[in-house]
Amino acid sequence: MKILHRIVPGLAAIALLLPGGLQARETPTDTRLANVVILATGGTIAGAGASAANSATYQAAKVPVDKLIAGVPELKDLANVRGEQVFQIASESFTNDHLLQLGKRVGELAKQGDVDGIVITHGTDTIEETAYFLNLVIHSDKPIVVVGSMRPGTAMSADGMLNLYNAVAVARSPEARGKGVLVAMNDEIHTGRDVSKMINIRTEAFKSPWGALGMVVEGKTYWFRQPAKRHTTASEFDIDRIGTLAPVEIAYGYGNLSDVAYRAFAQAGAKAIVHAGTGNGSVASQVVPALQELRGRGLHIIRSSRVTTGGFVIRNAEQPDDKYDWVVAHDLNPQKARILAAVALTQPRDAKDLQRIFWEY
Ligand code: DAS
Repeated sequence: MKILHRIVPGLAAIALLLPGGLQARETPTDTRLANVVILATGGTIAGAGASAANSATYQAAKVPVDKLIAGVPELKDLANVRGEQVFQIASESFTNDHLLQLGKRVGELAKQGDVDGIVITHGTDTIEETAYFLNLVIHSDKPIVVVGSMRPGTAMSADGMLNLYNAVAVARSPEARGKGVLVAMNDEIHTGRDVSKMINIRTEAFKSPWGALGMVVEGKTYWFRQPAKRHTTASEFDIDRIGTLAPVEIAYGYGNLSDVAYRAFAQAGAKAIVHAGTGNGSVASQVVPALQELRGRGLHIIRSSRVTTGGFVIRNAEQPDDKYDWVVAHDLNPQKARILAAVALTQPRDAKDLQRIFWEY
């Protein structure tokens, strides 16, 4: 047995000396490198801290896109990459106007014959909202991949370089076509519809309640499932036909709840209020009359759940939605429900049609 321990390493060492070494030989499927555009918006992936020990204390949105690309020279082995600086902001500061401006640029690039895939570098706080928004309104089957990082590039074990490398690997991958807008974080590939930030202090921050679509390892993508809901080319919504998003707000449900926030949002002109309810989107009894009154004035009430790891609100379970003419957000968390309602209500709709949209998207 002892001799074997000596022979095997020796054989392995010889194998490494052979041309191509132990590398698995891959017959190139397509010699032309894909053309991938990186749209930079800011966030931690463009962040900088005072020292390598600062993994959580740093300034987001500092490093320009060309430096991000220069920081990962291996990108040129994956694709022909060029960058555009769309914004340089922390993503918690995104407004509806930022979403529309980014969406229009993505839509323009996706139409270009010399663009094969698009990567968007983005703060992690609202990556899930931007990715879902683009999933709803961009009419293209080209890979569009949103990526961020949990640590700035100046920190020990920074995750941004590999996340960016992975995102370009997905964006250049023919298998990523037709899967809608994707989020590549921590070696996983998620659909922009399902993914959300579940933990705010770990590199393994992003989860999809029903599972990731795939993995990306050493520049190769591995797929295990397909998105089930309508997106991109199958969507009835189109960035080219959206001028402004509808004002939709979120009110959080909790013990001792009052109707003050709901009335204030209505007063400010909200077209819909997403109720981030406890459990199954439950509504405190003392708040129901106000919501019925607001519905009567034409404002939509959408019941979502504040349960972070995967809410699932069932119609007429906790509340008589049919009777109140309310909508349930299905499995969309409150922030995603806001995005869908803000897009859907760019034109007037009754609750029945709005509910259809929440089932389908
Ligand atoms: N402030 C956060 C943001 O820009 C930083 C980050 O995690 O990217 O979303």
